[in-house]
Amino acid sequence: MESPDPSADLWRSATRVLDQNWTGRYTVPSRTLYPHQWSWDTAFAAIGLAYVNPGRAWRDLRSLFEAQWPDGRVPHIVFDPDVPEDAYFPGPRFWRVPAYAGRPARGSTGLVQPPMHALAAWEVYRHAAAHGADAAQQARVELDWLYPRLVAQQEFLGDRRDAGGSGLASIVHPWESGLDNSPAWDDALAAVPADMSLLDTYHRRDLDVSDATHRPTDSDYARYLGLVENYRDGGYSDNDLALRHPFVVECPAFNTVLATAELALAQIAGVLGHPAAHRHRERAQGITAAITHRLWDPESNFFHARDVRSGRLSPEHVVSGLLPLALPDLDSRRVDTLVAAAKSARFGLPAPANDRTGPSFDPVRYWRGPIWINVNWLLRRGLLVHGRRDEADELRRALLRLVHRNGHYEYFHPGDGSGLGAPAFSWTAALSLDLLA
Ligand code: 9YW
Repeated sequence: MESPDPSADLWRSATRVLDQNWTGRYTVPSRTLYPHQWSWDTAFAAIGLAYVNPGRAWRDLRSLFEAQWPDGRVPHIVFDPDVPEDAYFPGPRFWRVPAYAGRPARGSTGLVQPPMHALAAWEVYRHAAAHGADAAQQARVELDWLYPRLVAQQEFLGDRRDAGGSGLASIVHPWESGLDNSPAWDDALAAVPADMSLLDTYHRRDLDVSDATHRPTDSDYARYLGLVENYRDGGYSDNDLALRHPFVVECPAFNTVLATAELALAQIAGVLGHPAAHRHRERAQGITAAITHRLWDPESNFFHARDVRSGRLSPEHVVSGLLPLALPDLDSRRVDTLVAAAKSARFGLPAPANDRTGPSFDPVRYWRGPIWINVNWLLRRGLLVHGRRDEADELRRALLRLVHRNGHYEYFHPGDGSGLGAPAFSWTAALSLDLLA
């Protein structure tokens, strides 16, 4: 039987998931599947914690940024030294990150994820006053601590990772997109050798704790491991990436988040009385122009990932191509086209990760079909940014219905809405709080 007040119910269950996934220093994405700290998951968790426990939101962000590398990169996973090496693969030993001064006790990977953190910090700050004067004061202190670190993260991505020289950041691994096995990478990955013998050396721990039909295939995984080994063995250097590394790709969603981060930094700089606000806004405009120039295909009328090495755009229509909608400076013609695409038979709202009508669509395989709350949350932001209030509200209600009926799952079946993957997933819970608020 449905509870008399579904929102109160959902609020309580979401808060409970975040409580259960709190380790004392940071929130794990899922107790069963992901026992360490993940980069963009931390940002999404903070956006929800802003409503129920801002102190923990700041602690979470701080834990992550304490592991920032001196070159500015924020690792995609920061490992918990108390979790056994075999609890997650590839664990700390595989990554062999170089020793450097000031490195924290916790090991990390050398990859990154979409830089959601400036927006998260801004959201936590914005809601702090509702928790009283002490919370407002703490927010100011935390923002001050984070600001230079967030700027360093942007500089790493904007300078070291501009492998195509186009003003966009490239990813060097599908894991960096956060959309691991999205069909957007299929073309670029086809040029990466799949050394299947790597799978004899290592054990795929993900297959012990989740359904193999949902996960990336073994040949995907062999390529993933080979790519890490190549980047790692080059000392995680970003020099001459396009020449030395077999996977260098410009992703529309990653770069949209990069631009959004500049806009959040402009707000933060304003609050801190920092003169850089104007510069952040200019950078956001520059990234928006580069996304439009480099990643829009006038024939398909859609944004696609660009393989920097071959120069080719991926032919796939995937959800990351809808996310530039979150760019406030996107021109109205493209806005209209993207909104129409989101509502078309290819997607429909809430949007699945992949084109429902395309041959690569697979309703259960991770980023090749299921519905994910975080990308839909970004899509809703885009609708709001462009004043599409009705569609935004419809999407908000549909997402809340999905989670309320099925639970705080990691992802959802795009046909019947059933929950898939890990059941008590932090970003689903955290973003439900934001959608309810
Ligand atoms: C992995 C933790 C991460 C997310 C990624 C998602 C998945 C698998 O889980 O990655 O082993 O890292 O694709 O976006 O951050 O929730």
